Amino acid sequence: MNSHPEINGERLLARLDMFAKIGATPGGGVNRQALTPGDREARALLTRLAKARSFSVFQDDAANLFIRMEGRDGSQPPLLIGSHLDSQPSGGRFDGALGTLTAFEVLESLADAGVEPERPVEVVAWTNEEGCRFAPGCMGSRAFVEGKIPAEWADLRASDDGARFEDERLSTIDALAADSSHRRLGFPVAAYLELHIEQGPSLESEEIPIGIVTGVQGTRWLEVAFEGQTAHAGTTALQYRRDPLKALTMGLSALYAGVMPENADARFTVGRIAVAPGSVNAIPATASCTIDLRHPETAVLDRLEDDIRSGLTEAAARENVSVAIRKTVDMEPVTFSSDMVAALQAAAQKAGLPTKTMISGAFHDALFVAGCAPSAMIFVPCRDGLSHNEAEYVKPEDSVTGARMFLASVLELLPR
Ligand code: HGY
Ligand code: MN
Ligand code: MN
Ligand code: MN
Repeated sequence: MNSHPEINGERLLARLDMFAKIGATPGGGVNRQALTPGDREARALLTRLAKARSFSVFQDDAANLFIRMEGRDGSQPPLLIGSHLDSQPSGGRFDGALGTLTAFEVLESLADAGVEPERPVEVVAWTNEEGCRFAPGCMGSRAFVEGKIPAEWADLRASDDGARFEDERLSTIDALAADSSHRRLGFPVAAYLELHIEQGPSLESEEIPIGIVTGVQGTRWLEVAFEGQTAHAGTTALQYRRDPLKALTMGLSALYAGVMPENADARFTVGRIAVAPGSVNAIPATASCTIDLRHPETAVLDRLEDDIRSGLTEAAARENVSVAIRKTVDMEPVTFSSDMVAALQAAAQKAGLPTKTMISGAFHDALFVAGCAPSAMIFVPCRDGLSHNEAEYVKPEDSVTGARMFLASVLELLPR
């Protein structure tokens, strides 16, 4: 090692601004949903930056993007660091991008210092972490760990323009084919580390610059579809109606008012509602919604899912309509490797950084990668804990401190 590697904070902040321009939205956020032209543009930019540093670039069948710095012993499994570049439709410019660009900044700072680590180090940008355009989320990291792309994903339709997942996956891979090598889906990884914004208020409110994430709570997504009978709004008496929207709203209000407040650690979100045919003077034929349910304990998730299913089924029966409930995401809670957490705590101590341990309310690719390699995460504060919102913001000094902690952690994880 010629000199001690240092984070180039200005370079990192300039990169964040560059990527924030891709899919920029009027409110200062980004719309760079998975496998869209914006996502492909961000992937192409990262590839150009990588090739300018003579790093090698790979894609796998899930369109996961890898940037590799060789090690003295290239046969060893790499240390994998990264996050995602895709965003919410009305997302922030730090969710995912900060972790991916911080990982790339660490690769550059190692190269700047002439470090040739014993094992290779690879930066990864996982495909479709958000799951909002194609459900489920974390498709890239899940396919990587399972070593295959679930057959049922091929015909998934995008929630924005109805495009087929298979078509979007292949065109994303094709877009970078000339600038990358293809590799099989899934390979041995020595360890995985992801930096991410907290997407919650605690680090900022406690004025702590670094969160060491010890685990991720569980997440379940349900797609609920009520079907009744459309009819004339003026001539159909209330007692003769089979109104799916009434069933949906009555069912949901019982959950909002009764079940969920009794479970303070539960997170219950209805993010999308659709009604058809959508005519002002016709009783709806169908009413559907998505449900995002979270909790740190599987037993509580099971109980709440049962409450949701029974509550909505009873509401459908009362209104004499049918209801179909389909689970599209089932992410079990995960606890990260205690060795990894200890390594991060040692790194923070050496770097003189105050930290707190915490579990993540948001899911992350690390939740899946923990299924095949020791994994952990580092959080940095974000303003008001706001995320999945264009106003998402991280103070420049917090981005740079996070990168310094990330570099210190990578050095702690790389054999001397
Ligand atoms: O929804 C999540 O938890 C992640 O931020 N996509
Ligand atoms: Mn994210
Ligand atoms: Mn997100
Ligand atoms: Mn994530």
